[in-house]
This record gives sequence, structure tokens and C-alpha cells, in this order.
Amino acid sequence: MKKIVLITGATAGFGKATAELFAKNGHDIIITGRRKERLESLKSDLEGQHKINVESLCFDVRNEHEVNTAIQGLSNNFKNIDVLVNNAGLASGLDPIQDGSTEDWDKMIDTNVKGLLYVSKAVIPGMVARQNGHIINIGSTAGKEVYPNGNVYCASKHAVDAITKGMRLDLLKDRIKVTQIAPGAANTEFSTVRFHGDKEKADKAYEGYQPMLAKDIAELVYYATNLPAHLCINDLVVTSLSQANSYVIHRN
Ligand code: NDP
Ligand code: 8X3
Repeated sequence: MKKIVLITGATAGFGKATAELFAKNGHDIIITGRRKERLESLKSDLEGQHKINVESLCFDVRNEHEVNTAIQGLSNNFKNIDVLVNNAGLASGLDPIQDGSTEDWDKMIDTNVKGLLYVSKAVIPGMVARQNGHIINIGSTAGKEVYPNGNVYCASKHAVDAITKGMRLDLLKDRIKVTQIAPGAANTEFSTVRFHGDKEKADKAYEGYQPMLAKDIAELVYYATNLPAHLCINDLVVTSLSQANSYVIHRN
């Protein structure tokens, strides 16, 4: 059955790969992000390649007003969202706690925690009214174990872990599925963003082993949304074969 799938942070990485996979499988999608040109180009590519409808919404998840305006403004064709993928997020910096920048901290907490909450609050009432829906929160192995210098990013992903559990409890009676997917290292724009655009430093994060790719995570999101109605993956921790936990990676 054709679904309507809203994916935050679809201009790059996991979100873009997830949008491509749902589109390929014939679902209508709502793609969001701050980079308007990327959104428009993805929309036109996907509508050109597949017989589906794509809505693109350009907003910053940190801005509650922008979030509400964009989601409340969805047309009838898109407003009954079946699947929400809360993916938009970032790490900013990798510093010992005493050297961390408060600007980086605000960015991570406002995006990864408050942004996820704002989008969820805008989408959940419709799901409750329809007694149907699936929320997929992209957490991280960083939300399971803290690693050195990961302090605030890890805290933000621990918050995603807790919020996911809370959502599942609160939405249980409404038959809304709530899943966390918690990946380890994957080669996306993530590290370039973390190191404030320093590509050389970013590339080092993926040296000496085979990291996951964005499409690996997209496959898992898709899989989780295609289980029988009575099944829900609650929490899925996934790493490349070279990674044992949030901070142990075997490199050649
Ligand atoms: P990318 O940097 O490749 O993509 C991040 C996406 O998030 C972009 O589309 C970006 O869009 C969007 N985004 C960031 N900030 C905002 C904002 N304030 N408002 C709206 N959109 C925003 O990273 P990944 O694909 O790797 O990361 C996706 C998610 O997965 C994140 O939550 C990340 O924490 C998590 N994760 C990543 C891992 C990895 O190793 N790559 C591992 C585990 C979890 P735009 O800039 O256009 O706004
Ligand atoms: C992103 C992966 O290892 O940088 O959550 O924390 S890691």
C-alpha cells in the first residue's frame, strides 16, 4: 500500500538515501532540510524517475514556528503522514568538555533534541486521530555509550534514546509504532559537519575500515516500516563489521 513518508534532513546522507528508497518503491514523500536547492533538485529527480508525488519543505527544525507553519500547511494529498523519519541531526565539534564551544552545544541540543520534538509534536496529533502511524527516530551508538570528547553529542543522542522510549509508552494505546535506529559510523557528510568543513579531518574518521553507507541505513528504515502490522522493531543498533561499540573500531 502506498504510504506518505516525511523524512527530515533529506538533503544529504541517511535522509536522502531513505527518500530515494521510498520513492523507488512507489511511496509519496515529504522531504525537508534547510538547503532549498538540494531539496528542489531531489524533488525533480525523484518525480522524474518514479510515478510518485514529492513535497519539499524548506525549514530549520530548530525553529518551532517554521516547523509548525510547514507541517500545518501541507496539502490534503500529503497531510495524512503514515511514517515520520526523524533523521535531521548533526554533531558539531569533538572536544573535551572544558574546551567545548557553547555555540556547538546549542546547535546539537537544539537540532537533535528540540528539533526532533518540534517535528514530532506537529505530526503526532494526526497519527493519533487516525490511530495509525510509525515514527522512526535516528539515534546513534553515541546514544548508548559515551565516548571521549563526544560529551554533548552523546548526551543529545541519549536524549533521543529516552524520548523514543517515552513516545512508545505514550503512544502504545494509539497503535502507533515507535522505532529507534541507532547506527555506528557511516560515511556521509556527518564528519565534515562535525569538523566544521575540514574535509581532511573528516576523511580520517573513515580510514582503515569499511564504514557503513547511507543506503545501509535507508534499507533498515525501509525494512522496519514493512513488517506485519502486529510487529514493531523497538530499537535497532547497527554498526559495520569493524565496529564493536560507540568507541571501538578495528582499523587496518
Ligand atoms: P548528513 O550531514 O549527511 O545529513 C544531515 C541532514 O540533517 C542534512 O540533510 C541536513 O540538511 C539535516 N539537518 C541538519 N541540521 C538541520 C536543521 N537545523 N534543520 C533541518 N535539517 C537539518 O548526516 P547523516 O546523514 O550522517 O546524519 C543523519 C542523522 O543520523 C543525524 O541525526 C546523525 O546524528 C545521525 N547519525 C549519523 C551517523 C553517521 O556516522 N553518519 C551515525 C549515527 C547517527 P540541511 O543541512 O540541508 O538542513
Ligand atoms: C554518529 C556516529 O560514531 O560519530 O552518531 O558518534 S559517531
